[in-house]
Amino acid sequence: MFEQIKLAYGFDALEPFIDTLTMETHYGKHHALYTKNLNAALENLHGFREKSIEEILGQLEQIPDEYRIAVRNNGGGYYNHNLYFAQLTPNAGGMPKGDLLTNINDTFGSFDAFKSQLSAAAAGQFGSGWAWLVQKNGNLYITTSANQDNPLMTNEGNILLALDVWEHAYYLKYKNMRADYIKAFLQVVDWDVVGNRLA
Ligand code: MN3
Repeated sequence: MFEQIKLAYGFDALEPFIDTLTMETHYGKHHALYTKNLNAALENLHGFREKSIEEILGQLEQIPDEYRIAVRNNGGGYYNHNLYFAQLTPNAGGMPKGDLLTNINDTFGSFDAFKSQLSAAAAGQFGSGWAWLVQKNGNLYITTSANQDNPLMTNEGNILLALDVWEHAYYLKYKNMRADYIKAFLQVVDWDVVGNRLA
């Protein structure tokens, strides 16, 4: 049985950047439902239930046809949201440190340039999906996925930062202004958590 990560902060803790009702709905309804539906699909998949979620998402082609879409959508939804909620904090330091900062500067030129590129990618993701900071073979890059897909499913590396751009992540407060949500999201990222995801 997979379980949602426990939040280290209250639903209202990320105000005014991410509002309380969005957090309650996003974690309590959307993430909860992905988790429930993933567990329901795995009831039928005995060879997979004991595997880690990373292993499952990296081996979707081995899932029988009738369950593959359910595991892809709900397993992605389960895993992506664990990453998303775990990397947010009301006490954001504002800047990466150490190896993460060095890697970002080497790859993108500066932290500001990285934020601009990530924001542009996230704003440009058509429809529901995610923007990612990913590490593969020691290199960082930014990419996007539709729906609940993620880079693990295509062996594109491990995810450092997960930016949800589904409307359910921002619409109650930001309406159609996705760029404003992206700016707000970057105010509540715990860069220590992101840095700890470096391989
Ligand atoms: Mn979401």
